[in-house]
Amino acid sequence: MKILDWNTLTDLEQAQALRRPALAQGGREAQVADIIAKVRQGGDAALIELTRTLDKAERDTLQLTQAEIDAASERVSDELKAAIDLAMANIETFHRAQLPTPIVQETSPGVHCELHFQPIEKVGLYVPGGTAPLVSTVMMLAIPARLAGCERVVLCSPPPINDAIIYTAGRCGVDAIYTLGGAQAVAAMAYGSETITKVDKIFGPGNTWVTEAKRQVSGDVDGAAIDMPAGPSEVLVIADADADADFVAADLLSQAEHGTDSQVILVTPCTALADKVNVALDQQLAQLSRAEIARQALLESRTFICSDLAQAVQISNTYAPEHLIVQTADSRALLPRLKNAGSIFLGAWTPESVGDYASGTNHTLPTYGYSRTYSSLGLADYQRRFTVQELTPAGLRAIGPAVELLAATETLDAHKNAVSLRLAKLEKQTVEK
Ligand code: HSO
Ligand code: ZN
Repeated sequence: MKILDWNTLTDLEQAQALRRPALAQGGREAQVADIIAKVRQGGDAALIELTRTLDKAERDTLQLTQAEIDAASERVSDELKAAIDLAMANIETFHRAQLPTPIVQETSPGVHCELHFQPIEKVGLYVPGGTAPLVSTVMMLAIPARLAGCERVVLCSPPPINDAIIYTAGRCGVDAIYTLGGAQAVAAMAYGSETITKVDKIFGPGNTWVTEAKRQVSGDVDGAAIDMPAGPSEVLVIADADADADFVAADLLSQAEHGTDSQVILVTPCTALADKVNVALDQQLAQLSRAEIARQALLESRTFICSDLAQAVQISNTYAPEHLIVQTADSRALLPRLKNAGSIFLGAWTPESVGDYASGTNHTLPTYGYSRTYSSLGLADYQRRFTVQELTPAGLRAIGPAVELLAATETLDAHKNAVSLRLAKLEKQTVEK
């Protein structure tokens, strides 16, 4: 990885060094809009045709049958099933702990305000196909949906769907699995068809087609909401002289192997560590099945030498990484100053891989600097919150005059009147008694 001395860079060079490569969406807008229009007009027939032409898959049905799910599940080894069970249990425990408690609060005497939570009724999960079958993504998307109480949970993945994905979807209580990928899958879930359930919100990662389709359907009131905007996956590692260079290199590579557009950044005050990490990267790369992908990603990645850990924290806060790994003598000491990261991994024994699969945290995280304002996926994303209020006569007497005056100030007479009428009635009742 290219090593840059942070303090010799000008402000502009620093900003440029932290800038993500532009998202390569080029020209997709019109093509995606066209696919969405086809799906809306043609329903199942259009979906089957698009799957034939774009995914080169011949199927005359879109939904997997129970027999297909059972057959796929039988082909999954017991060993893998046990690993899935372990991961599921931890993800369930951590997400169950996120179930919110309703708030009932009396703000003034006789004025009762409440905050309640309801599941989003129907949700659609997207699990990409491609070279890495993301079994873990099924768990990360489906488990919180079930815990939140969503009534219908459907899943799309492009054909041929990996057996372990099918098994895990069944295990996590997904109601229907559709063999659909790309923009057509997003369109199908956003608008529905004869076979596909129209959902209220779509979750999950995808390539530029999927991302663009999610953007388009979320901008349409008749479409569907989406989890978060997406960009390529990324990690930033803060390490000091105390860090194990092999561990740091392994963590950088675990992110780099995701895709050629993944970004990995090392920030360290220790030049010797930076050099050791580069040696370890070369050694480990040689062993990887996805070495070519990782090597490409490393071309756009860099190491920054900074003056101290305080400056490392500053750089990380500016970059706002999806994953932030801290391998320093006292990693927890940095936590109070760390802002803007999707998920933070503390200490030498916490590789990003554990959060990707089985510690219990969600691996669906804001990328591309969105961690400044977006959060890691959690139970709350599958629920909506709403308020309830109820006033007693004494409550209305207590706050009514203030409401009348505020309404009059805004020259909104009808608002004022809705209170005045009632206060007058209460007055009359008291006089009559
Ligand atoms: N690191 C990826 C998630 C993942 N890793 C799935 C392995 N499988 C994005 O957070
Ligand atoms: Zn990963």
